Amino acid sequence: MQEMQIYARPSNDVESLKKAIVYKLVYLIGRSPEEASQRDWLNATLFAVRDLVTEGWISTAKKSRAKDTRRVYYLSMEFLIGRTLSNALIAEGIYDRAQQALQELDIDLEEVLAKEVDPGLGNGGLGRLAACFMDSLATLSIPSMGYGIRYEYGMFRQRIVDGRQIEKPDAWLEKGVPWEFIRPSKRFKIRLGGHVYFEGKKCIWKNDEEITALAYDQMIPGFENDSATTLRLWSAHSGSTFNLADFNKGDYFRAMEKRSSSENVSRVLYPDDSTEAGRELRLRQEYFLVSASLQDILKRHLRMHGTFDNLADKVAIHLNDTHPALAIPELMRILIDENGYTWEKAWQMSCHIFSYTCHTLMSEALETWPVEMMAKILPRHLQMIFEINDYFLEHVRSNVTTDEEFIRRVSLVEEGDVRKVRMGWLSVVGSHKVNGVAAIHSDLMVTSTFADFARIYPERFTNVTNGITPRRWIAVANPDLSTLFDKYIGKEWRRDLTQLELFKKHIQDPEVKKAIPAIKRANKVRLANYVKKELGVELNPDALFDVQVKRIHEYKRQSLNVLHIVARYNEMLANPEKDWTPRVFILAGKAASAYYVAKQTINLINDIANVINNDERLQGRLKVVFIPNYSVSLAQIIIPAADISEQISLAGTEASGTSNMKFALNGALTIGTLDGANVEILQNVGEDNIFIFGNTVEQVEELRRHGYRPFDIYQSDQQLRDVIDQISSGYFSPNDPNRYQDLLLNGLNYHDYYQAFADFRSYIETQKAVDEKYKDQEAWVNSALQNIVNMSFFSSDRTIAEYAEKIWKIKPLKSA
Ligand code: F58
Ligand code: PLP
Repeated sequence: MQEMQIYARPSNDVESLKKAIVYKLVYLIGRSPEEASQRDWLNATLFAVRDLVTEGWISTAKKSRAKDTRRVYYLSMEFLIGRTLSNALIAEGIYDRAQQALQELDIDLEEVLAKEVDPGLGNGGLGRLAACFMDSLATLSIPSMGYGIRYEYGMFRQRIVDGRQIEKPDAWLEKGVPWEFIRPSKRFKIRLGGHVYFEGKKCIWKNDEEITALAYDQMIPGFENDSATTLRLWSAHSGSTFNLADFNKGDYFRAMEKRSSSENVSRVLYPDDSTEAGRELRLRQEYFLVSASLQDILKRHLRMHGTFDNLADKVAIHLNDTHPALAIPELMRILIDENGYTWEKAWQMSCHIFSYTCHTLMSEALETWPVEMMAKILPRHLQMIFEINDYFLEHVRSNVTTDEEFIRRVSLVEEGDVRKVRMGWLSVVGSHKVNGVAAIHSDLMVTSTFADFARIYPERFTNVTNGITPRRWIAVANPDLSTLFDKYIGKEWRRDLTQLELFKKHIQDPEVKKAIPAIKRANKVRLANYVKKELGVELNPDALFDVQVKRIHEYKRQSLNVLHIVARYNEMLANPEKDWTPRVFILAGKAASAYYVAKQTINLINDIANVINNDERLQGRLKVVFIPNYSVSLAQIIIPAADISEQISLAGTEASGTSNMKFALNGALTIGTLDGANVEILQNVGEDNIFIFGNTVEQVEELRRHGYRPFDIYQSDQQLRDVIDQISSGYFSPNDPNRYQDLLLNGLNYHDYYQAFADFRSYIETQKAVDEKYKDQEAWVNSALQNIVNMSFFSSDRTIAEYAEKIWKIKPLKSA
């Protein structure tokens, strides 16, 4: 059939944009320009810009179907995508035009942009990485689709009341999401519970519960390539699936009640929280994502090919950590029970299809599920996992070792009082590739967490160092730096960050040397204005902005930062006449709601800020602020304003880190340990342009082996002792003097699991070197420039190109 163009593609010149926005305002939103609120203008603009992206999106899907190349499906329980409008304007190359169009309507684009909700469908690094990856998949035109959950409530909103964190629900859907498309026809039944029985050799799963998954699509536009990929998020609906028995009994309310409880499955994002581990609802969520996504993938495949025989040639499924690992037994179940494939054939296909990224090093963070719980919710999957385990252990016994201790360690089922399924082990066994997220992490992975598996499958493990998208983290977040790049090297760096190489020949240019600190200062003023408005605290933009923003976690060692701040405070008071480099310490991050130590840490930061910010003896040369409700949109304001990036986790604990990359690319100098991607940042920017301190992984392990004694360090370091005694005596919490006894005396002094005391001295000394360097502004600007121009390796485009080549075996659509 000849293709007919029966619609007019919208134009994107200023006049057309203006008309389109007003049209949407009147006919879609139902408001006249005179009575429209800022939110109405935002929504009208979103609708207008959405139209511009849509055709490229549809044609991308069409092209992908026509070429019929392999496609990757990225399964993730979290996507922390951030606001969509600014990003889409950049991707479409119409930011300035939209600004002008709105200006001619007497509307300020910046104000409108700030009205958009920032969907918090993720906890932190892992979820944000998934969002950067979607952006790169779209920009590189890789046939792909992301699958996640459309949580009704995302990450809680954090408020600080009397210095303490208060969690508030994040009802992000309340104001409407113009960017998404509901797909009423894309709905799948998710079966749960019940029992299994055999009819001859055929296994039948008789479930006793059913939920409907309904799809909502978001377009993820590629950068100026008239192409977009899809993020499909599943929402639980009771749909038309009532409990018929209850209905027939005339029990209308009971039937309705069950409807809403089945919708619970997509109600709320699980905040990274130890007490939440092992919760049944989480297991149900994970299966909900997996089942809906696999049904969708398989239906699409069948429509195109009529058979699953070539499934592994056409489909790659990536597991973002173990959270979607149930996809492995689910695919096996569908192939064997529902489509009659033999076990061996199904397993061979499955192993070709799946790949898995591990994002942690801490064995306690690896997911496990009680066998009993799984038996109740997913009886057939449990059985399938046992079968996989038998097959795998047989392979080990025949090809690797018969050592029973080894077999016990690698078994997919952990024996003990409570038998548990090890999801990390399942993911390794069921995938053809397993990767860590930074070089040091991937190395440690095969010598610690997965050492036994590296012996069984040495070729399976690899590294793909994380990356970040330069579109959001430079083009959107740092427009002035973008303009500077554009002036010297053109606009192509947005698509190809290695173009920063071209900027290298300009870094001695006096104009560039002047521009860099001027841009940084403007970004600091922008942040200072935000802080003034939100917290009422005045910040000096000429002070050194020292920033640590990330989830509050013991291993990330916000406490070490605090120890230094107090030590500095004391030293400043003791030597007020010294030429102190003015500093502003900026911290932000959420603590999991039941994570006591993390919450105490937030309280302590705020208590300290309160005392320091009101101490006039410091003459404004030291300030501390804790900015509430850290999120992607806040990161976009904070990160470009940083002079110093704090990346101070204990060596061997942070798998990679990604904020470290964002800071350095925006011209902050890192003070960091040899942990995660800091190691590779050091290699790229050079040792003169980064402040490395603290023990190495080997030294950390050595200390652990020989009995680490923090109390000895406390006793031998006078400055540390003063700081600890001061905090624990209630100096910063006079109304509640014992508030930090647990944190310090009972915690750090005697346990200090993350060895903050061991790195204290080296951290303090390195911070002095930071002060010295900042005094020499020329040297500082040179180093900032060296950071900027040497960070191109950390573009998520490079990361995704590596995944596509090494793991998924997929070529970009355009060159396919
Ligand atoms: C993070 N993991 C790593 N997990 O900690 C960080 O080093 C790395 O840069 C990043 O992944 C991306 O690779 C992480 O963010 C989570 O948020 C989990 C989500 C599910 C609950 C437990 C925490
Ligand atoms: N949370 C948010 C909102 C982020 O934007 C980022 C990264 O920029 C992270 C968490 C991850 O930070 P980090 O790598 O420091 O853990």
